Amino acid sequence: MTRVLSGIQPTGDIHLGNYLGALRQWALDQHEHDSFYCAVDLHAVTVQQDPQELRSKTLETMATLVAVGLDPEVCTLFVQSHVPYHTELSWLLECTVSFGELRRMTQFKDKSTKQGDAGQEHVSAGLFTYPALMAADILIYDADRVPVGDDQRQHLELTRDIAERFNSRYGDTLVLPSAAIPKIAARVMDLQEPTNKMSKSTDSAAGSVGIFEDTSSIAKKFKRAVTDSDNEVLFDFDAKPGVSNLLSILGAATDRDPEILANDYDQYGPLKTDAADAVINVLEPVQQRRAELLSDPAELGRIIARGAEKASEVASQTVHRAKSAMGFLPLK
Ligand code: ATP
Ligand code: LTN
Repeated sequence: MTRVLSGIQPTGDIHLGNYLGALRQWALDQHEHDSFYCAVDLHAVTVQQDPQELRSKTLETMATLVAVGLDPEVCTLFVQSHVPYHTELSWLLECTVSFGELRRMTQFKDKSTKQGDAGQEHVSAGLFTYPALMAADILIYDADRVPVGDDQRQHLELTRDIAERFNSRYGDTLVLPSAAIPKIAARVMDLQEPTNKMSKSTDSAAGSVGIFEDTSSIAKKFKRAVTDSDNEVLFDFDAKPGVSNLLSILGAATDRDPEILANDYDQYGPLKTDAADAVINVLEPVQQRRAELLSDPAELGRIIARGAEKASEVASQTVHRAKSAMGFLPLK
């Protein structure tokens, strides 16, 4: 059976891009594949986090995974730092990947330049080596398939390169994974700045739609979404980023092709209203489920503990295999 793994950072508020680009795919995948999904808290601390906030966001993220429809009886849901083998494998992979490869990662370049003029000089070393930890997250579960949004494509390619290099140096040890990127809404854009991706770590409150936002606020954000002045509805991200973003959100939320949907509209107003309604329709049941879960912390605690146990069983075996292939002396 195909093995699946993916992760989400327990930072900021989970937005529509995360949902349409990743989480929804995870919920579909769980029934067909042996699936592992985690809150990647070790990745979150590559930028400074408030400890109290990290704890509560991690718990909320786990509740969200269940709320989007991931069934802890069907797949393994866990918190990354509960499985210490990830960091152990990560070191082995840091010694496999090159400095040049890490330096070329666009996420590192974007996030380090966002920190101002001092840029790369002051960002954490962890932000730089992050892709090795991400590779460890994937390779430690022998994952064949990794459902992610388009922004993670480059990290997935690097993960394959790392696995290939490891295998050619030390013998066939690690499984080569592939990215599974959705056809529609793989890159949901900011509603106010439709040439930037919707992101947890930007300050664009009006451009980002939180999946737990109240429905009137969601409707308002769609109404104010930036389009352009000529009122022609066309699916073309280069010429019409704002309108194309709305079409692709509507398409993803209603399972329809955005290019065909474009023919149904000759004005922006109705497109905005329909996109908002479709999104609210998809999110309402998710919002209800999460509220129920957060009111039962004991149940959530049990789900998290069971996930850590199941994930550790698989992860420990891969680390032993990798260490033995590299020539580490076994402890008798
Ligand atoms: P940040 O922008 O702060 O790095 P993020 O919003 O990208 O955070 P992550 O936790 O890093 O959130 O991503 C979780 C998943 O959501 C990943 O698979 C990622 O590819 C996907 N994703 C994130 N943003 C978008 C987006 N705008 N459109 C589609 N998928 C997205
Ligand atoms: N790098 C990803 C989060 C992430 C991940 C993973 C995704 C960490 N480990 C393993 C898939 C598989 C991000 O920033 N979205």
